[in-house]
Amino acid sequence: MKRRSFARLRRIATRIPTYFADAVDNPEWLVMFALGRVMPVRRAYRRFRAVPAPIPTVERTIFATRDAAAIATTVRTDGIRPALDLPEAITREIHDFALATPCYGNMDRRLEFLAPDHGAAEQQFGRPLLTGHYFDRVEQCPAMTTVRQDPLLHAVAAAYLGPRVRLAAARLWWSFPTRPREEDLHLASQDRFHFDLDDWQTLKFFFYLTDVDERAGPHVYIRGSHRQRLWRHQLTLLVGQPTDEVVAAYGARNVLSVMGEAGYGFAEDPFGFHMGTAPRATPRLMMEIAFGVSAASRRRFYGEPVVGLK
Ligand SMILES: O=C(O)CCC(=O)C(=O)O
Repeated sequence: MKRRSFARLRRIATRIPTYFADAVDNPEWLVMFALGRVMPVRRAYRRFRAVPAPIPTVERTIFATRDAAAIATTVRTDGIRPALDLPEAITREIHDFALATPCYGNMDRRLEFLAPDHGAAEQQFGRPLLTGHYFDRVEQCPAMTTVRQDPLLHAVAAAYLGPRVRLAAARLWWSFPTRPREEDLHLASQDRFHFDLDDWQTLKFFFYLTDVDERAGPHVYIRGSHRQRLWRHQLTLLVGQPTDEVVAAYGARNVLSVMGEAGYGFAEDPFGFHMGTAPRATPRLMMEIAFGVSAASRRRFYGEPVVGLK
């Protein structure tokens, strides 16, 4: 019990520099961070801010469907809408970009390496490298720009979040099989169920750029947990909760482990419990395009935390 509490404190400590920077960047964020975890407050905020608006029609898109309203309805019910796949050419282009562009290990700009050199980079830096993020380097990838500008994604986001919708994040990162340290797992939101508290309302689109099976660190989501939440998971300082507790509370039948081939995508309300899992055998390349209703700082847009000295 004592060990669990100590681990929790250590996990919170990893995030404190980022929380502090977020509060300085945008003091309103602090209000959302304190109250946005309580569902009645969240609902009241949504009702207060709601302005009915038509869902934009989708004329052209790279996706196989144009039915934004149907996708938003499924997310509203389940919290997740699987099978929103990228065209092969776009998948290949982003994957090739990621192989040829240096990424930052464990979200730390001091640990720069090329993904194919992961093993050598671990030797060079003398530490496990669980992730490799691209941060603002995603701006150099035209295929990623195509995805984030796609009218279908914007229409789904508008249908789900309302007219104040805005693009909130564009991220690309690897997860590598390694022997991760606890603090790196925490920073990467892996192997621990959590809910995101980035904004009053958020919608994320995730895309795999490599094949993902159970050994490649699949994303896991608890269906329905975005709209029904135990009080003890609302009146808590901690967004992360132990796996056994989350599964017992929301039911094993609602645990969805998302697997698919390169190009496979899904839309998700990240207020529901979810996590990435640490890959056991194969690296995973993942892209995230997120929408919210508040302004995001440049650092947040690219998913860059403030890392302490290591
Ligand atoms: O790596 C993943 O699959 C999930 C990442 C995540 O949990 C997050 O961005 O909040």
